This record gives sequence, C-alpha cells and structure tokens, in this order.
Amino acid sequence: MKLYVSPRAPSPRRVLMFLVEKGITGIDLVHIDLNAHEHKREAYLAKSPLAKVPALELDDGRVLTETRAICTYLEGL
Ligand SMILES: N[C@@H](CCC(=O)N[C@@H](CS)C(=O)NCC(=O)O)C(=O)O
Repeated sequence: MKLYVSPRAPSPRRVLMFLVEKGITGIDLVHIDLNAHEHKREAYLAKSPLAKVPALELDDGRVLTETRAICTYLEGL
C-alpha cells in the first residue's frame, strides 16, 4: 500500500498519527508537495480526482481519499 501525504497538512498528519498510535508499519509513504501543486498534476488526479491528501492506494489499485475512511480501513485490517 502507498499513502500519499503532505506531512505539514493536518489531514495527512491525522493518518500519520493514527499509524504511529496503532503501530502500523509497512506502508510506503509518498510525499506530495502542495506548494508545488503536485496534487493537481495529472498523475495524482488519476488517483485522487478531488486533488486532496491524504490518499491510500491499495495493492489492487483502488484508492481511498478520505482521512476517516483510510483510518477505518486500516483499523479493519
Ligand atoms: N475530506 C478530506 C479533506 C482533505 C483535505 O482537505 N486535505 C487538504 C490538506 S489538509 C488538501 O489536500 N488541500 C489541498 C487543496 O485543497 O488544494 C479528508 O478528510 O481527508
């Protein structure tokens, strides 16, 4: 799984804190530079059409794009 984050933004930070609290490891972090508008580039929009971080890309290619949905999914695993 890949987690797209911008560490200084609050929503991705919530997920990063959740990972630490739960002791979850093994997720690749991909840093998206909001200042460089990386989240508005075609490659990222293909994963997250609303151009927001965080996004969790599952191994089968599906992508979760809401903080609470990501945390709930990880909790379920
Ligand atoms: N409803 C989304 C909101 C995510 C969100 O607003 N992310 C902000 C960073 S905290 C973002 O990507 N902002 C970039 C933009 O709006 O251009 C969630 O809870 O995950």
